[in-house]
Amino acid sequence: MSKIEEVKGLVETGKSKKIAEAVQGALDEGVKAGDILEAMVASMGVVGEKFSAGEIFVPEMLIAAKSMAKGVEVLKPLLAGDASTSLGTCIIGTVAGDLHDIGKNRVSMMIESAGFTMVDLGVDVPDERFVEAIKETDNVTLVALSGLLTTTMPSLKSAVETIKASGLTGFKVLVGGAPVTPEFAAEIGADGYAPDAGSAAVKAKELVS
Ligand code: B1M
Repeated sequence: MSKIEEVKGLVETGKSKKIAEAVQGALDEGVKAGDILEAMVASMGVVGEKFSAGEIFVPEMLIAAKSMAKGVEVLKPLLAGDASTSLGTCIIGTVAGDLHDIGKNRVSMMIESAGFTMVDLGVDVPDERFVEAIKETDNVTLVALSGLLTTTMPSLKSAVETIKASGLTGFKVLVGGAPVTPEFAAEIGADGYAPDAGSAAVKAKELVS
């Protein structure tokens, strides 16, 4: 079995203790960091399908996510670029009621590599916490909000509304996450939408330029 197949299997079965070694093995075999990341994302897709089909349950999703996070740790130094320009600070978080952070972390890494300083508020972030963080942080040019559940789409809406109603200015608001559409983003008053991590970095730059 190739190392990349081993990595995929370890994500799908949630074997977090062995994954760092397998990811390093794939790198040693010459597989690019970005390709390993894509393979792990595809495996999370398999995990999601199994969950939808009732073949696995929340604990299995959780250990798969933990396994992927350990694998990403190995890749992180290779994926984060060293942008020499500074585009200001981006505050990022997953909105209230939502605990998904793998996609948010990936988006954060990509936006950082585009030249932003990142302040990550984590998951399940109350609307007001975004406002506090904007007030506490120098040179905020972007606020990035992630939401993965159809049930937390209203949290995206209220977060955008709370941030805009604060009267604070000088930054743009970017939203994304699997259930989010460009139409929804426009409807809730976000300044931008991106479907994935790569395009989030491109959009982030575009919004602040
Ligand atoms: Co949950 N979960 N989960 N889950 N989970 C999904 C999202 C789901 C699609 C699974 C399924 O049913 N097939 C489903 C949502 C259905 C829906 O709402 N339509 C679901 C559900 C139902 C739930 C629970 C409700 C289950 C339950 O308790 N009964 C529960 C909710 C908990 C909560 O949040 N309150 C729950 C819990 C969990 C775990 C905690 C166990 C775990 C998360 C652990 C963690 O993140 N640390 C988990 C996981 C792992 C998943 C799946 C399997 C994988 C998510 C993931 O990491 N994908 C997921 C199924 C799936 O995605 N196929 C699923 C990989 C990641 C790289 O992709 O997150 O989409 P993604 O991020 C992408 C884009 O969305 C985008 O770019 C990213 C990178 O390209 N993006 C942005 C994300 N944020 C962005 C921000 C941007 C721009 C782009 O700008 C700011």
